[in-house]
Amino acid sequence: MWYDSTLANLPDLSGGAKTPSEWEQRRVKLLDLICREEYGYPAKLTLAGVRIDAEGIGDGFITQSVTLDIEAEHGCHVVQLHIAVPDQEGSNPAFVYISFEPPGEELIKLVTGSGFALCAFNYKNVTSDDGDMTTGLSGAVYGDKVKTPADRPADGCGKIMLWAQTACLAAEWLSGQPYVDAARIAVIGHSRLGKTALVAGALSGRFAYVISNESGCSGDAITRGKRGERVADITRVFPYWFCNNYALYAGCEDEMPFDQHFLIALSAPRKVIVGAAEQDIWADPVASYLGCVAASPAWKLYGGSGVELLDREPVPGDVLHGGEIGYHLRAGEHKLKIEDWQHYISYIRRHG
Ligand code: GTR
Repeated sequence: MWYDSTLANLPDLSGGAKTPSEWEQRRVKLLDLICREEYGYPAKLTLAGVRIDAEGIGDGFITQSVTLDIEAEHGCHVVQLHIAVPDQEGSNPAFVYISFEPPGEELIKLVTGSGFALCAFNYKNVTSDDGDMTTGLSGAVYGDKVKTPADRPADGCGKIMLWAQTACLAAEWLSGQPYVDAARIAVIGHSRLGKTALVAGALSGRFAYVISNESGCSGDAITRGKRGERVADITRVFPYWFCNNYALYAGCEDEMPFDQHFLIALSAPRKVIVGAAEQDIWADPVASYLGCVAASPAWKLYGGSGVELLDREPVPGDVLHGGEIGYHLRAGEHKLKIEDWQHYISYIRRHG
C-alpha cells in the first residue's frame, strides 16, 4: 500500500501486546512516555468547588454559566464554563468544547437542535497562550519560582496539558448532571486545541469520543516525513505548549521513541474522530490520515478495525466514518467550520 514505507519507519505501537489486557499494560507505558517527552506530566489538580452563576433561556435551549474552582499546589484558579442544553426532558450526549472564543448562536443552535449539550470554555481563561508561566492555572501550578518555560523541570507540564486537564475536570463535573448522558461525552478542539483534545482523551476515559480538528504537528499528524510544520518550528515558536524535553527532538524527529499514532491510540477502544482541510498544508492532512492508520492496530486488539483504509491518499470529499476512528477531508482552509461539526455530529449519531 502507498503508506507502507511510512508505517515501517514508525516506533512500534503494540510492543507485542496481543490482548486488550496486554494492551492496557502497554498503554500505561506509552502514556508515561508521551508525558515525559512531549506534553509534560499532568499537574496535581482537584476540583475544589463548582457554582452555577446564571441560567438563561434561548431559542430551543437553556443556558448555564458555571464556575469551576481548580486547586493546584500553589493556589486556586477559576474557570468559566458556558453551557447550552436542549430545552427538553432527559439526558443528552454532550460536547466539551475547548474553544478560542465563545460559541456563536449558529453553533449553539446546531448542537442543541441535534440533541446534544454543549459545554465550552475559553482556553485563555485557563492560562494565557504565551510564555508567561506566572498567571492563571500555570501560576497556581508552578508558583513564584517558574516565570518562563525554561524555568520548568524538563518534564514539567506545558500549557496543552493544563488545557487538557481542565477539559477532563469539566467532563467529570458534567457527567453528574441530569441533562448529560455520561456514557456519551465528547471532547473537541481545533488546531492547538485539537492537540489538546487528544491529550484529554489520553488522560481521561470519561470521553467516549475524542475529536481532533486539524491538529496537525504534535497532534494527529505523523511527524516522520510530515510536510509543513515540524518539531523545530513548533518548539521554537510555542515552547510553552510542551515540556522542555520535546525541543530536544527538533531536527532529529527520526530519533523520537514515539510518534503521534501513540497519542491517538491512547484513546482506544473509544472513538476518535479526525477532521482535515485540503489547504491546511501546515498541518498536513495526509500525515493526519497516516496517524489514524498507524494507530488502528490498538483498536484491532479489541476486535475493531480503526480507520477505513484507502488505496490512495485521501482527497477532499472523503468521509471515512465506518470505523472506530473517523476521518474526513474537506476542501478549504484551516478552521473549525459548521460543516466539520456536522460531520462530528453525524459520526456520533451513527455510532450511538
Ligand atoms: C499554528 C501552529 C499550529 C496550530 C495553529 C493553531 O501557528 O503552528 O501547530 O496549532 O497555530 O492552533 O491555530
